[in-house]
Amino acid sequence: MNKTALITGITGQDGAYLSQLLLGKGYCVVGLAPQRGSDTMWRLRELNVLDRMQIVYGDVTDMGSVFGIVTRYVPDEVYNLAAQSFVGASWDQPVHTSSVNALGTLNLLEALRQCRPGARFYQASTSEMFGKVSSDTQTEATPFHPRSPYGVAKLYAHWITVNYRESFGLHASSGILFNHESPLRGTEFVTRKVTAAVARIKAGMSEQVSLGNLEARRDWGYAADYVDGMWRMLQQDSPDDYVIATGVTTTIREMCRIAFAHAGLDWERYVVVDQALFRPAEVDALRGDATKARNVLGWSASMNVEQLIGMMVDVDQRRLQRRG
Ligand code: NDP
Ligand code: GDR
Repeated sequence: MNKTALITGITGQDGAYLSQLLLGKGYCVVGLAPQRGSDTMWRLRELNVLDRMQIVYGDVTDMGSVFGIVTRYVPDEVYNLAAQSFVGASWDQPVHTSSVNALGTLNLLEALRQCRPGARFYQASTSEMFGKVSSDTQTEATPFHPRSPYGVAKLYAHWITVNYRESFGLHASSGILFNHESPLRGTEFVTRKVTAAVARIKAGMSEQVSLGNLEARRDWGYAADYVDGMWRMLQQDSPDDYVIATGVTTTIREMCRIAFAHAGLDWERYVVVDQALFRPAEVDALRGDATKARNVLGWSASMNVEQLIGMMVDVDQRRLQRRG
């Protein structure tokens, strides 16, 4: 019998890559997706997976949706990727962000506890939980100090996942994933904002791009590698928490240089700093140590930041050319 995987947040970047991975392994994939006014299925279409899965409309904040999908599909594995995931927006919508990211996770855990305690559960935790970091490199043992309503809500979700594992014996794991990007990344995030701008500027359709803090550092990897880490966590006999990261940290400034240089352009001629894009509190620097994931899961990153950003610029340029 094929296993059934339930993915919340299936229409997002990671949902698309994870669906592709699981379908390739023979899983039946069921996705929970909110009904929106605009088309949110473009990533699933781009990877040619939409017609091979079951989409159920619903919302993780709606207990009826969550209990309904769990009891109807009886999943073997549940990947909770649903979130208001844009850190910058979490100061404008703190209650909504907390409701989706924190209580949405609790709804799922409760549904599993009551209706499907044998299922394996993955929680999409984040390096944003480390926030104001106390060490140069972060591991599973590094203390948390979140810096945004997003990070605080994700920390609740992380601890409630650990708590349901310890209280009720659920096979619940939490992946502490550092930033991961791809051509399917939303344009609100800084890498794709920049690579899409490079393509437009190169084509003569735009003259500049406005950014905020160029000094922040992030540990950027390729999203398709990171969803493989999620799957590997749920194949372990025992649930646990794992950092997934490349171990290399890069400033926004350097990422801009890489992106523009890939198209033969000098970034300093096109990037404008706009104070309005700075955040009320910043996460200055992140660098993950994925030694545990490497040793236990056999996981490693396949791409460095130059390859990743270069690939994203190439795809954004091809997309513009196709549109004519
Ligand atoms: P995206 O923002 O691309 O995807 C988020 C998904 O959640 C979308 O499909 C969105 O649907 C859905 N969603 C939002 N609100 C709800 C809701 N109330 N009920 C059900 N679904 C909802 O994020 P990513 O794919 O990049 O990330 C996946 C997860 O991993 C997120 O939880 C994110 O916080 C976390 N994460 C991401 C990292 C990264 O670098 N990408 C790093 C660490 C953690 P819609 O588009 O319709 O709103
Ligand atoms: P992040 O990603 O907040 O790390 O969260 P984002 O790409 O939004 O910001 C990274 C850094 O770039 C700085 N920055 C800008 N950011 C954006 N979005 N737009 C700009 O114009 C800009 N200028 C500078 C930011 O200040 C920040 O320092 C992502 C999300 O995917 C989360 O859901 C996930 O949990 C974390 O990664 C790990």
